[in-house]
Amino acid sequence: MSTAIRHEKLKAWVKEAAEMCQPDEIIWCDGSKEEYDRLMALMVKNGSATPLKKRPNSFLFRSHPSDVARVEDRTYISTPEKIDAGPTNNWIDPGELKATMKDLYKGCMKGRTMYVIPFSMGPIGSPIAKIGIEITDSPYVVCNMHIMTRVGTKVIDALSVDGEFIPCLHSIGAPLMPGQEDVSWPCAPMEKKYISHFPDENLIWSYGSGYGGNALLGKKCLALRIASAMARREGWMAEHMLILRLTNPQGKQYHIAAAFPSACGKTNLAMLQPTVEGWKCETIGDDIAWMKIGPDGRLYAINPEAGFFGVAPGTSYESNPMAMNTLHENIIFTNCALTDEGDIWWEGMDGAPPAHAIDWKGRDWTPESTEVAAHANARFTAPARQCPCICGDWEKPEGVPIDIFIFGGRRAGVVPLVNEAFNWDHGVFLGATASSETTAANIGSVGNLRRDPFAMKPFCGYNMGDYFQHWLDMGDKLRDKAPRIFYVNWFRKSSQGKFLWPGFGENSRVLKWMCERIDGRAGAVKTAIGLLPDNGSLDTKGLSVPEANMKEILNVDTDAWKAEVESIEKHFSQFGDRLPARMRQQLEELRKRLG
Ligand code: O2Y
Ligand code: MN
Repeated sequence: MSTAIRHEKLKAWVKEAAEMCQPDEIIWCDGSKEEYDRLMALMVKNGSATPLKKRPNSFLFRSHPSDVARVEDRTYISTPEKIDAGPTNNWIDPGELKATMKDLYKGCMKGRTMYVIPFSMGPIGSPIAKIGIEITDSPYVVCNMHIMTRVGTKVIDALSVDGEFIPCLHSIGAPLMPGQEDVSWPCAPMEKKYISHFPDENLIWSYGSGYGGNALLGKKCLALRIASAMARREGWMAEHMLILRLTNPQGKQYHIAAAFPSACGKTNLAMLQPTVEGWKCETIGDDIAWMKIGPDGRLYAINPEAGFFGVAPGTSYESNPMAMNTLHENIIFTNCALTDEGDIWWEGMDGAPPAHAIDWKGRDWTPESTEVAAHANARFTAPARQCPCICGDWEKPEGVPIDIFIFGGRRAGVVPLVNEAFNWDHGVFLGATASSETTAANIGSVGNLRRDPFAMKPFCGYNMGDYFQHWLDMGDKLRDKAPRIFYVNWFRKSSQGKFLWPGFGENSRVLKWMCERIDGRAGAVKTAIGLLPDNGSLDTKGLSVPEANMKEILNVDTDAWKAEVESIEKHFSQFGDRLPARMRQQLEELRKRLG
């Protein structure tokens, strides 16, 4: 890095980390293409990266089989008081956790290089952006951070001599002793992995994993867990939400932010190709939204990231053509299969499977193999600017004004296709009670109901009850400028177990109804659970869903909802006196409406 570091606090923190971790050398990253190419060449040479003949400047990595996903069990919110982490987070006392981790960090980078990565979450200079500095001993992390964030000298310049930054310390936890041969994916065993957050100090310490959200610390650790705590203190919002722009045939724009738990098709919705004539959708972000109230009193959102860390299996030209067309070049693939032609492959890709491939564990694979070729959590890391439907304003420093919030989940029954909240408090109640059935690709055994409030259960950096209150407080500030709130369920099934709704591009019909609701042009019928499309207001022209299925998908079964009330009561009870009275009141009102 050519810029001299004049930030004393930053220099002192890096010096302290280096004394503890004892790397062989320290490199300050400049974010340049030369740096990316040099590190990739190094990883190709040492055998951890495979260049892909079919995709320019693209590489395949295979992780250690024990290091394949975010580890919620090893993720901690370390506040001085346990109650402030709340019932949905793992907690260890900060003094105890730091002592344990300092022992692990001692000498953990021996034989390795320490990289110092200055990065910005959000366009550099945006009033909503924040700066982080990640220290890591993984060149794979550096290259991923190049794609997922804005890295480099400009960030150091923006920091100047005393700017605020979030220190993010990461080590794979695998020192190399003299003469010891390296492995292609070094990491520590599960019981030594720690993904720790100290929200009161804006501090992140991660040890032992090189994978995704555990190691690319700008994403879930900074942009959600630490940022959510900062947002509460500072009066803004850090949410697990995609952001998209819809434009109607008359050219009117609507901005939507939507929260779904993992494995509910968030990236697909972010890159939606509408089937309704004349409507256009553009992507602003696929995972995280940071939102602040602007000078006009409306809520403005930016995507703090610069890339997509998308799930590969299931992504196809049928499910998400825009994602597929993002992946032609400059991509990092992790835990995908490698074909004999030098391309990647995963389950659910269009066309026939290859006759032979190398699976994510590096073994021969054929369609007769009993195991999958790509890991269920195999990923692509792709620059957002390469997405064919990226919005021209996706890097607008002031963000885009949000008109609509959507919450949702995957439910085979009970929850209708779409439902509008009566008002802000009811919308917060819908977010606070959001639920999803688990699939093979996510947490828990298949089909279990998991309450995942605002899709933030794994990502809220403080007590979730206080988080509900923060949403209520934001509504009080936004008043009549608040976005309208909706709840969707694309996944309702018939009694024969078949999906009732086609999903994908057809979801644009539901989004169109929302836009027409806010314009006062679409009708709704009041039910016990919220406002549902009235007869004919949902555009089904050209849609081949039988009338009976439409009826079923919009049905509100009072008895099933009474059982839901009991389940919500149990869910709420975990928050004790941190549950806002206004949430309890919403539950009582729902109970009354159900009769
Ligand atoms: O397993 C990981 O480390 C990635 S998890 C992830 C990645 C991108 C977007 N969202 C998620 C998530 O779990 O919500
Ligand atoms: Mn996510």
